[in-house]
Amino acid sequence: MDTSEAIHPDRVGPIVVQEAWGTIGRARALDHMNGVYVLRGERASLAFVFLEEKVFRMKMFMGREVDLSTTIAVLPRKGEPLQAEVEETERSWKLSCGELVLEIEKKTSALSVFDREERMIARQNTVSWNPRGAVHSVYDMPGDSHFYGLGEKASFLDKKGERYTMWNTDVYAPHMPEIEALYESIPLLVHMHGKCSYGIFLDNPGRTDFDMRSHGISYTIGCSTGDYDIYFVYGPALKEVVRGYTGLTGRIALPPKWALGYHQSRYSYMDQSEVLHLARTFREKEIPCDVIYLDIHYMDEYRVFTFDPVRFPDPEGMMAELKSLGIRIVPIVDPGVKKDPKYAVYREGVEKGYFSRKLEGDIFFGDVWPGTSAFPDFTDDKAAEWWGNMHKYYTDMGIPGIWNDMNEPAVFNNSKTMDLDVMHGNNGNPKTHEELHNLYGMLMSKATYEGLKRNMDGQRPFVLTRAGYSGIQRYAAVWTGDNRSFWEHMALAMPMVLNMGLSGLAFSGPDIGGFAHHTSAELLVRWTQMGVLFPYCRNHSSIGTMRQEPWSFGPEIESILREYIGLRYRWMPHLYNLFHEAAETGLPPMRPLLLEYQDDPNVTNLCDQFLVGSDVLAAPIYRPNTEHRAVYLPEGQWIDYWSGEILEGGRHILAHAPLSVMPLYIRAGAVIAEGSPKLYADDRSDETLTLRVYGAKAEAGFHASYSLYEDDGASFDYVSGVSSMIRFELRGGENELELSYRYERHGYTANRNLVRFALVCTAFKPAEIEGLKELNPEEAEHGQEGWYIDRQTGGLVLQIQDRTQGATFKLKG
Ligand code: MIG
Repeated sequence: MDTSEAIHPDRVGPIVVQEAWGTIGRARALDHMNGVYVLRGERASLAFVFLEEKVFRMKMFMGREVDLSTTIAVLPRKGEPLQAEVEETERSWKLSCGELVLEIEKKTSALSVFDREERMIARQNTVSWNPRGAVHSVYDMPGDSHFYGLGEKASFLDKKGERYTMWNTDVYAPHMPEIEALYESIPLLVHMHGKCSYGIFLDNPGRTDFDMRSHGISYTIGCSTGDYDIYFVYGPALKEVVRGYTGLTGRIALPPKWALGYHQSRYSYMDQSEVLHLARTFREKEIPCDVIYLDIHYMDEYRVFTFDPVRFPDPEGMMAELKSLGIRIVPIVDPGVKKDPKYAVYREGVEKGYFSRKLEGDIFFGDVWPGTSAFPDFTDDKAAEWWGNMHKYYTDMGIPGIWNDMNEPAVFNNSKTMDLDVMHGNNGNPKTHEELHNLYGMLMSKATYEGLKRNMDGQRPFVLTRAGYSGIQRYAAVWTGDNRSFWEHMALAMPMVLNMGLSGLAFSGPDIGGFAHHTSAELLVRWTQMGVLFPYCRNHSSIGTMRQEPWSFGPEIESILREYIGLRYRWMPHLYNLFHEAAETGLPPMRPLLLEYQDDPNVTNLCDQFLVGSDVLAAPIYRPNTEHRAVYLPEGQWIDYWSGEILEGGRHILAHAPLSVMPLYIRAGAVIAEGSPKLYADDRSDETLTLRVYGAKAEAGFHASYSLYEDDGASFDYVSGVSSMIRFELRGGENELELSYRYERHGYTANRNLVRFALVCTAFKPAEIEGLKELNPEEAEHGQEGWYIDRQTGGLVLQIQDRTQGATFKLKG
């Protein structure tokens, strides 16, 4: 006997039904209410809100009313939206506002965006949707198009010809171009064509996709559920797009200085004595280091907010010694909470209803390190606050930073994540995990950051995360997950982190040396040379792989690594300055050349070299047994950092780079602020400053300048004005130079007596400096005021008492 199951639809085989995609159809009317312009189409409407001169929002909706609430990615806005000028013609409506003119064709509802000179910036041909709620939009893709942004993706800088999905995914392997989704989802596409660029941010934390491959002269943007909610950010300069996008979604919180140091990690430093031995070794060997990470083995059977009593019998004692060495601990915290009725965190989470649940009320359980685990529902403020407050456990021990891993969330099951039908509380507006998936990791890091902050008595916390969504930069630095000790992955880190920088994630970096697989002496050297100039700088490796602490390959390798890590610390004032800029403007410390030289066709896809700020150009060696490489120097003059040679730009050169050398160039006329050598970044015992000027010219028209931001690098006092801004200028005249510096703001008093101005790689030799005497080496050594020729660099140094009122000097040839 058969039951009805015999004719189960799945047994019959696929029945092809043509999916009907709906479109907006004809535009029937344009309404305007309270700064919201609504285009009423035949089958759907588009709401437009003009947020800034160059930024508007566009949301598709059905029915009468549009819901203009936003996800947490978008910062709450102050002030009213801008008013547009509306003009109706027979065939279209035109909305003009700020720098933009939007034209909507009545016949098709197609949208064209123009600048005020009537040059087309972008064109959205159609927006359509299927009956299951997926949305798909089609945009023009002119022949000279290039694409950037999209957060953490593999392959080259320019994403033309690629297709990507945004769905936070734990990808242990492989990281390669065909992988469309990794840990982070930043649904921001930056499109450049000709001299024009703009960004499109699709604020939808469900699954979204961007296809610059499959549709000939168009690219498409889609989502599988949720809203088609777009923010359009006009350039035309890429820097403006980055500024605009980070204006919407926020910029990095100014990190504590120690977070900019060199960090050492491994899965795992297994016990307390290993951690202390590691810390002592850094100090004995005089290799700078600020942080040691504790991976999952520090916990008591992987229970978060615990220490294993056998491996770490005395965490307080360990912390005390580390503190005396200037080393901080950042422990890992995963979202999975072990199902164990005797474990207080689990019990409380269950009792208070803080874990993610199905609609029917059952807690969602998934398998991770601790075995069966429950996952906090960070979409509910109460649960998030509870989670944040629990970090008091760490802050009480003096732990100022937390490493969030597995927060996609990763689960060991077929879907690799939480069940899609989990119903998140979402502060009274319940939504499925399918709709909110990409927010989970960010909300965890937000809860963590805020919890740490509440318990740190005015000190700045640090959070590192693997997963995130747009806006994550406000709470956490991002590392790029489980790469491998492959040369290919070293090379891949450049375009990946460069695009992350263009996507608001200014504080990012890969595992230096590679996480999985086995590093080699040569790979570790080359990767460290590169990595010390990335925003986030951590050496991390997996269990069972070759050790990759800086001394793992003998003294010769160790000394190269010491020198490069030391360079990061010497440049710390400059680096910190760049982080301050990132916090203020969104511009990342690590930049593709494209960002500074947008009109140079040689750099549209250049991603095996990069800039630190605008003036330092690094060209790492990223292949084995290689001592030469081509380097592109953009227009202007560049100075070889190692030899001091002045090179004409606007051409390719062949650099020679034996193992101890990473090709490095400084823009002629640039200034870099250097500090005194340090073993940890927030060692404030000596804040002597050296402003190094490269390639000054004693001729009319020469002008070098630099503004240096300073504060205590540790607390939030800068928010109430405890910071300084030092302005430095060097002007050329005929056979003379005038040097001046002054405090534009003096709210922070640094621990120093002297400032030095060092002129390097310059032909100028002064005969006299008005008001300053020439020092002999001994006087210079003893910190007297005056000038001298540095014996090492051959450069001129002015050494003066730091004075609030500043000073001006005339250098005569
Ligand atoms: O893959 O905690 O990306 O950095 O060492 C296993 C163990 C889970 C993944 C992270 C990696 C970390 C590891 N974790």
